[in-house]
Amino acid sequence: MLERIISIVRRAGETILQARDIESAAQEKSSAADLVTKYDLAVQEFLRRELLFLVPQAGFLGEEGDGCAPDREWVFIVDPIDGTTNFVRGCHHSAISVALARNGVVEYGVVYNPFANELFSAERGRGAWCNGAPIRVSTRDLAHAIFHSGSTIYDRSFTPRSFAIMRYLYDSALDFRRLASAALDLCYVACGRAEVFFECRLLPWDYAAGMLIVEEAGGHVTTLDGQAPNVLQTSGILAVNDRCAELWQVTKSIQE
Ligand code: 2AM
Ligand code: CA
Repeated sequence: MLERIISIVRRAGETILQARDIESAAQEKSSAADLVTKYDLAVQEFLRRELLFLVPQAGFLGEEGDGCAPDREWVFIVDPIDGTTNFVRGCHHSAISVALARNGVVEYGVVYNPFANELFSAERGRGAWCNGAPIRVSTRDLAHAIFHSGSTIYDRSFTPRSFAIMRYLYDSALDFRRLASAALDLCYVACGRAEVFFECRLLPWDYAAGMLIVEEAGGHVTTLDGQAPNVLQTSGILAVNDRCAELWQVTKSIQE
């Protein structure tokens, strides 16, 4: 099953690599921070068709609408392009994210950045890989940690909490990055390029696949209160390596 999903996702990536004149194809959704292009729509349509051909009984939850039957036993959770603003601006850091969940538990996850030719994948209980090679979270402690975060610009009510947590981490860790694709941020924690990622509000397709990839790489993913996320719901997300596993106590205590 994982190999079949990977094959579909790699084929979908060709549409992203062949995209031209992207900025003129962009439209605002809820705000200037929330964009969609004809390529997001084309990739999602391709994935919906191919993935539902693979598992016809599954539901489909995708960022660009067309959702159906998220109450089915099996559900695909799909972001056709995570990091759309990067994509529109020609910054080659965006990914296709596909998770397949069974009864609300992610069993397979694939995150693919076609520009870097990096495909992260995981299968529950079997491990996590980048281009087929096993990956693990790093063993660095917080003092040596790179943290990634999203600034939740699409909901400014989270700004005080976001920046209070960032300030804590800035003072405690080595340095930070803000790369604008939550799915890839999670994979970077999974393969040890970063130690911590948090964002105060993410949608299921932003984090479902990356969450399994982090967990199968030996890391931990919780809400900012240290609870197990409900992968079918909007949630704050904290991903850490094992050395930073207590960090949820800090993010929980910073409520602003
Ligand atoms: P996107 O590029 O697919 O829109 C950046 O902070 C991260 O937040 C990206 O993964 C981005 O995904 C996601 N994001 C963008 N708009 C969002 C919204 N309205 N709610 C939640 N996440 C969003
Ligand atoms: Ca998207």
